[in-house]
Amino acid sequence: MSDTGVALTRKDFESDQEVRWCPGCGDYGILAAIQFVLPELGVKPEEMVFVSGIGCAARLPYYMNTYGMHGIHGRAPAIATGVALTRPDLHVWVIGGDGDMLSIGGNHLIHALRRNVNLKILMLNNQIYGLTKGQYSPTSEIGKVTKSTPFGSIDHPFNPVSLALGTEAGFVARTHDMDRKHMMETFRRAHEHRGAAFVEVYQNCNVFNDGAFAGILKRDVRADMLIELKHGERIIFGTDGQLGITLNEFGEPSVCNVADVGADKLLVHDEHRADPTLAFALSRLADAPNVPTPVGVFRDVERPIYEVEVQRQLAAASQRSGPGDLAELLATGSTWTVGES
Ligand SMILES: Cc1ncc(C[n+]2csc(CCOP(=O)(O)OP(=O)(O)O)c2C)c(N)n1
Ligand code: SF4
Repeated sequence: MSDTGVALTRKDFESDQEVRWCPGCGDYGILAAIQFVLPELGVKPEEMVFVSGIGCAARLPYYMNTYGMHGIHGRAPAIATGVALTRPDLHVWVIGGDGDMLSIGGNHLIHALRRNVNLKILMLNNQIYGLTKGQYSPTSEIGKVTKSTPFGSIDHPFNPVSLALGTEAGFVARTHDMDRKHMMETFRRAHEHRGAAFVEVYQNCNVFNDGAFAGILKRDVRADMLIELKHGERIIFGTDGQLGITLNEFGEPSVCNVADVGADKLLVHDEHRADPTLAFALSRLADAPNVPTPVGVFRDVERPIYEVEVQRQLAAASQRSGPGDLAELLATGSTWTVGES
């Protein structure tokens, strides 16, 4: 709702900049999902900040009629942490690609999640460097032939959801650019979560890595290849609901035929489990290409929020020692004057 009481629409979140991604790029659909969902969330453009690093995905703040910062490569979570700490009244979203966030920016990403800074971090994963014209990225599969891996990549790729769960992030989800409704619902859930929220978005780079997710996202295979996680529900999928997830004898999630095990043996998804172990095990189901892959919210638990803890500590320190004076602090102790010789 605007100040005049008129409901906001997608248009209110669109900037006057011409959108410059390649025709057919998955980034268009992701931008649209963000611009469609924000009016539904009841936030105003002036209450939002989009922070990015460098890359095709990182151009997104240009296209938003909100505050925004296009920072340096990989540093968006660090810049966004500063914004979130100093302006906790704003909604801070971070946008980046898999290269930006997992290669040069990997360190910043994991610490923002570990600390639980109140950021909504969308990682647009196209398994390639798009902007710099098609070098392999930390999510490219083994054997990937690119300009920088002419004999095929020998690096083991990150599973971004597993990585985020490994930091014990409070909110971890996955969605994809072929389903606007699912993206909007996932972004809405991330926004509603208090604390760091990590969302991996499978995104097609139709120029340098076309069809990277076709094995699970093409319309004719989606029912059998996408596992939609829904809190409190048995994990069931397949064209006729014939497939499901059960825990095997080692307590590991595995794909089964419902007819073989019986519906009551299927795993019930619990995104609020305090221990991330089972969510991590579920995230491993996507560890090979062309295998059934979970999407949706893997984990949604409350943790102490970094900004709140910082403010609490500052208040306690001021109460004990009085209000601080930065100039006085800098002039305290061993100081010296650099004079002319
Ligand atoms: C310090 C630094 N190193 C390298 C680069 C070159 N560079 C720009 S974007 C990019 C990777 C982009 O890939 P990704 O983050 O996956 O985003 P995409 O373009 O695919 O959306 C690289 C390596 C840079 N801009 N700055
Ligand atoms: S290079 Fe790929 S990711 Fe970048 S705009 Fe073009 S299609 Fe999109």
